[in-house]
Amino acid sequence: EGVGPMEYTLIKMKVLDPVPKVLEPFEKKSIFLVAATLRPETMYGQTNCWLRPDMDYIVFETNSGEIFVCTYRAALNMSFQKMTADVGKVAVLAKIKGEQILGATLHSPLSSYSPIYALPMLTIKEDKGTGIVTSVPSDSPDDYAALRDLKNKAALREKYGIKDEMVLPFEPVPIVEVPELGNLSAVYACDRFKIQSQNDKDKLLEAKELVYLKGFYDGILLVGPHQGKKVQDVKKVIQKEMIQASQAVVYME
Ligand code: A2H
Repeated sequence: EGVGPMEYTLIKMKVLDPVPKVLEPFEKKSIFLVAATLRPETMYGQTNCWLRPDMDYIVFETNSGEIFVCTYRAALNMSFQKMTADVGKVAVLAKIKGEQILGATLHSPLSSYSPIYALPMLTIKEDKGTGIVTSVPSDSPDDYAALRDLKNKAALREKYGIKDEMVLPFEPVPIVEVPELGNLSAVYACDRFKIQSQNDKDKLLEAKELVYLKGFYDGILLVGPHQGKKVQDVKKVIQKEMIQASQAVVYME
């Protein structure tokens, strides 16, 4: 981790019908689960969104009248970034547990799949980002390992009330070509390091070291209007386009 603040892109994933019971009171407004990512140009490859079932999240309104769901900690950061009515203040509309919005139906910008679903990931950290993570299993070993766990383990899906159709049809999408690693670099790395599950911490660390640097510095985007360009050259451009289209906002912490 660096010493200065880190810039993330906040991806706005719109909650669609059927709206989870705990979010029904806010239905008249647009409701978004918001995920912090360092890789906005990978949003073409989203297959789902991750929440931690036992984690606390809050519901609050932004100064543009939208309803956001994320951790209180992230909401407070957003308030200091002038995203709420009062700087440094968050009016909490509801406190919820991740498990109460698991299985939520979502539309996420740039994804080739719509809708996508909110699924459980047990390794999400409380003190990073928004506590909500967008899943790109083609390019993130953590995401691929967690999606594969859900696909392979019917008991895990059952435990969290996740229906088969929220998981089984979703496959990693080739979106970035990485020299030597191919166009599904996270899948390649998880195979190479023989990763068994999302809890395989040490091996996942090795896989991430291999994939992230190479993916960012040597990767070529394969999809969308900027296809054929280097990932490092389009990251900012795509972030800007998403912000202009109200699909994303900058978030610092
Ligand atoms: B990234 P850093 Cl394709 N707990 O987004 C665990 N992981 C979290 C998190 C949390 N609370 N909040 C965000 N993240 C993930 C996409 C992606 C990401 C790709 C490739 C690399 C990558 C799709 N998931 O991150 O510790 C999010 O995953 C490389 C590190 O602040 C976020 O960006 O460096 C990244 O970790 C932020 O991690």
